[in-house]
Amino acid sequence: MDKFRIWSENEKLDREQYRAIQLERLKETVKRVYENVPYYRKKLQDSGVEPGDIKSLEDIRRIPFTVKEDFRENYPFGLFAVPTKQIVRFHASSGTTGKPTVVGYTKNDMETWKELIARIVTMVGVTDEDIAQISFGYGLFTGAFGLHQGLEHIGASVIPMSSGNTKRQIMIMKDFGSTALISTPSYALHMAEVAKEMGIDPKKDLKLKYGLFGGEGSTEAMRCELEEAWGILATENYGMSELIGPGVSGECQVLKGMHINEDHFIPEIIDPDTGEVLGEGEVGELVITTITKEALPVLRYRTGDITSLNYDKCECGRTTVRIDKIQGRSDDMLILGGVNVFPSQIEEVLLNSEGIGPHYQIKVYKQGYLDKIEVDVELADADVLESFQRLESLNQNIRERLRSILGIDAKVNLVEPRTLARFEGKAKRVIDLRGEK
Ligand code: DLL
Repeated sequence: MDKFRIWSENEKLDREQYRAIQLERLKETVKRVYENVPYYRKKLQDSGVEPGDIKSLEDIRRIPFTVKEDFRENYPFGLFAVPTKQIVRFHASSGTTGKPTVVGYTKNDMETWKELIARIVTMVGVTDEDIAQISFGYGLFTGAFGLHQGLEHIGASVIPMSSGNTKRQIMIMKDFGSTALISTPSYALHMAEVAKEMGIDPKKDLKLKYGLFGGEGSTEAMRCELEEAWGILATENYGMSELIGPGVSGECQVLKGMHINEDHFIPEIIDPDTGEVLGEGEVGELVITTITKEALPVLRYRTGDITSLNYDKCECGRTTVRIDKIQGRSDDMLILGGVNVFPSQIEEVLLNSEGIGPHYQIKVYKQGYLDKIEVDVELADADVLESFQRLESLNQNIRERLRSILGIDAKVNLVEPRTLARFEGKAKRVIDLRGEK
């Protein structure tokens, strides 16, 4: 059946087969970094671990975590396990402060990357019949080039649009008959809005069937908005520059989590405070070890992303473990007067409220010693602004739901449609002013 096409046999192995492959590749990876990356060798030695100590998969727990700071300390190439002569591609992710995180790929890494993307786009239903419009920014960001080579690999016709110039995006989408859109979810939302302004009905006038969104989180409510706006199957995929870029995991048509390419990555979930490894289904920080990368192998990388693992066999026939939607990053969690809340939880409440559109912004600040939160939300329909009563009741309703569902007391500002910022790449929806005096 066309619906559940699977690109690689390696996506449907038995658990024991995955464990055997993972152990063998883990041993090789530890040996290789020990021999080729002085920084890892020292870290391993400091923890009393020699490559020969890795005898079972569980021994991975003896290996110390790697964190973003390790990349900073080794900027730009200090964590590479090969000389730069063997690097055929660099990418980088822009950190919030200072220098970017630099990553490199050998020729074999490029082959691996292509193969992993081929798997995740096939899971969505994309084939060589499709016309794939890539609206991620081409450049140091891994998103565009990563998806590009995998989509070409399966034979899809790729349009390397890059991000921005939204009206032109829509024109090309219409004229070329794009069937798959690849972008951040926030940019896709904005593009749909611009299409409508141009007098184009995305559902009738375009041929789009699939959305492959990633690079940032999106809630189920956001998926509904995207499906509704475009008339597509909206899927998401998760990845990270340090680990390879996109290609770590992707969502199949069953839409119940993202399959991790387990013959290339070993996932663990840990308690972000204690580092203790948690069990299946428990929510914590995702930690990933790469087991096939040549240029930049990464041992037990703390992604900062909060999710859980699900080993149940999926209806699509894949046996790889799935991660649940990312709830947020451990460093994004807002602590408001003792209540912990992720921006994604606020998004879920807002987007499930009557009468408002999918655009919002969260501001957090201090008033005296108290944490205050203010949420600007766009109305779906400007007419509401004409009735004070309707406005008041909408406002009350959202405040009440934020209070009862999340336990937060937020000031809600309902604003006119099309007044909040739009994003062409990753959205910035939270402004935290608490560090500022
Ligand atoms: O965003 C890689 C990527 C590009 C993945 C395109 C998918 C599609 P970075 O720029 O290094 O790499 O950012 C990685 O983005 O730690 C998450 O916090 C966030 N992120 C990426 N995908 C998702 C997702 C790319 N599906 C960081 N859901 C990660 C939630 C995501 N967060």
